[in-house]
Amino acid sequence: MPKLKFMTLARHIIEGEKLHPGATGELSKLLSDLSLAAKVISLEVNKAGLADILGFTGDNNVHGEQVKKLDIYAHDMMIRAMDHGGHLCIMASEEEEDIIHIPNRFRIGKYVLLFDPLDGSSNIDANISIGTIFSIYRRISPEGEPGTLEDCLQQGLNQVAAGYIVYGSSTILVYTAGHGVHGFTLDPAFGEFLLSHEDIKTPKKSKIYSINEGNYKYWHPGLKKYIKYLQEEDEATERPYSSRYIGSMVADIHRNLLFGGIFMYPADSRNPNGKLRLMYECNPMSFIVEAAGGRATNGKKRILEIQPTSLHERTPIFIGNEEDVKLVEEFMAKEEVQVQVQE
Ligand code: FDP
Repeated sequence: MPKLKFMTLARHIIEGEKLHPGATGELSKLLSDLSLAAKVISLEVNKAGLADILGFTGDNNVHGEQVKKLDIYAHDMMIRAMDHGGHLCIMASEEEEDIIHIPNRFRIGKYVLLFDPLDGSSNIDANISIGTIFSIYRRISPEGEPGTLEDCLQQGLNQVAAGYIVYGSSTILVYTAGHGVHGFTLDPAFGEFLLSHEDIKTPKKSKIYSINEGNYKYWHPGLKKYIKYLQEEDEATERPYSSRYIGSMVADIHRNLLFGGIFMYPADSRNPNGKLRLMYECNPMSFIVEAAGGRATNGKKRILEIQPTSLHERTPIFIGNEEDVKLVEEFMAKEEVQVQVQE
């Protein structure tokens, strides 16, 4: 493997900006602020579990501060890192019901930030990889005024950048701002994100599928057939596939992005819109996977083309390698036709 250039995230962002004539540098600064939040959250995630050992009592730690659940900590940290840079006009977080305004004392900028502060948080206590996901849009409301809900409810296609940080065996930040998908690993000694995965391209076809099979009974008949198909033996199509499901979307998709794989969180008879959130999870991950050459749909429609109607809406998602996602769509469409014919 050729050695990568010694490139920090900060330098990479500045170099990327030079590719866009007329860029003001605001997006670069915004991304740098985000990487600072990621470093702080990473440090705190690595301390998970120590609160009990160090004898924190009740809700207070040794400094007399409240011990917060990690997802609330990450939510607060994102806001603290991002509200005063002068680049944002509005934010929204998976952890908060309403839009988050920029305090009056700070400059109001032209970008919109949506984030899931800690995805996969039910895995924290088992030391399983979790992550932060972010999505950046340009505002559509007039500049200089506070941002609005409409600024947040844009189609995923309008994203100008998106990324995620996985807190795993190491901390990695992956982002795209329209010139490829790049991954940076946090060097704990320097406290810097260093380029480790340049211009990530996901394979066209894979051998891995990721889905919560416990929900099998409630799935669409076409999806049931597709999963059974993946489990059959056939050398030509490299079946059976391997099943890999961490239950932490950001980590599952990161693995599939690198090695190839399809991740699915479908609709089922109990949850007609699936489980995952369009604005905080599906749009940013779809933007990244598409930029790496993959595909992401709700089974019928491209995720990035869904017009959101509310901040916390959910959508089914099929995301990963192009051929695999197309195939599951075909399986489901075939069954749809049969159901209609029977009716
Ligand atoms: P979690 O509930 O732990 O936050 O976003 C929700 C999410 O995790 C995803 O990260 C994950 O892929 C999914 O839920 C897991 O859901 P199931 O437990 O239903 O499989």
